[in-house]
Amino acid sequence: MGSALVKRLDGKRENRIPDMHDIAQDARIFVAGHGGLVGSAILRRLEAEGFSRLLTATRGELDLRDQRAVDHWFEANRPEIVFLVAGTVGGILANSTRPAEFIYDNLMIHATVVHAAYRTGVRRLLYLGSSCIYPRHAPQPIREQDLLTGLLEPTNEPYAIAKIAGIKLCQAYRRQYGCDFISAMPTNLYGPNDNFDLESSHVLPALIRKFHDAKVEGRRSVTVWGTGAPRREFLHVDDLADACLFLARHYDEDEHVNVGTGEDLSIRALAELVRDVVAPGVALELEPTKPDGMPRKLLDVSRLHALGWRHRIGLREGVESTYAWYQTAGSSRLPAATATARS
Ligand code: GFB
Repeated sequence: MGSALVKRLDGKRENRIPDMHDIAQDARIFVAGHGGLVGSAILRRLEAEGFSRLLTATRGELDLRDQRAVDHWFEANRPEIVFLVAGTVGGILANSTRPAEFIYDNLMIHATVVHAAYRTGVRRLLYLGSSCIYPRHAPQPIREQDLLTGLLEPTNEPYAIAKIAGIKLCQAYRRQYGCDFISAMPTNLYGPNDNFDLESSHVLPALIRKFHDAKVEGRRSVTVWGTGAPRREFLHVDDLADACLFLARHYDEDEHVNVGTGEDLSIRALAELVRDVVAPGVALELEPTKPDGMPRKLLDVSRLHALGWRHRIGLREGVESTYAWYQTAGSSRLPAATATARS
């Protein structure tokens, strides 16, 4: 692919790969799951780029698990582009204690939306999975072709099975019906609009909240689940939104694409970083009775790099801006976030 000089929103010019699939400014674009961490970031990004016909539906307006309701909504609204980023999501504890919701909700949502998109002739659909689709003992960093080469991590197997089914749905509809449906597999995400509820959240927002509460309440230590040894990779959700738009414009193949930074750190190191940003001086206390989950989960992002995309937001910078968001907007949203539900 050749590159071209493009003017960015901030006025600077950069070399950018020309769009393979131009998305018209007035295309009808449906963000399924716009209320969650990922969907809200994609919506912000589409609004910033000036797309004028963005479609959303709240959970009250449309139950994405209901095929008839989804079919009806697609027929009435006729989206041309779909970002399928809705789902029931949560951290290691929520995955372990609510496995039925995690498998049922996600299997249903993926199937109804993909099927309705096919029936109504959606031009492009981007489906978002998760890095937990890969085997527990996959070689690190994990390549796309490591999918289905070994047993899954037990703490999130039901969710992972649903997420794998989503990839296979997109591939099957592409092969049988020629649908232009693609899949992206992001690493662990964080950012504004995350869930900060301690029972159901992922580790990064949980640590921000724990250190913030310790600072406000004058406590001297914070508990960190597990041994602190597992390693994770973290991507800011604004970078993910950028990658989703990039893939929607430039990628048109059957195989899913990993989306990450290519860098990881231990949970202990993450806790120290969050502590230094939020509440310097507060001590960490490990709680080894809580599960560690997958020992390491680092994505091989060479395919995405080869396509021409790289992340921009460093982890420390991202934690700082997410904490700033939490202090202004996040803590007031806690009761709503407690419901976890769909992203
Ligand atoms: O982010 P997390 O819940 O999910 O946990 P996974 C990551 C690691 O952080 C685990 C540890 O080793 C946790 O034990 N941890 C330490 C904590 N303190 C805390 C805490 O206060 N809260 C939480 N939540 N963790 C999820 C999957 O796995 O990753 C999902 O369950 C999904 O299916 C998601 O794939 C991206 O990275 O272990």
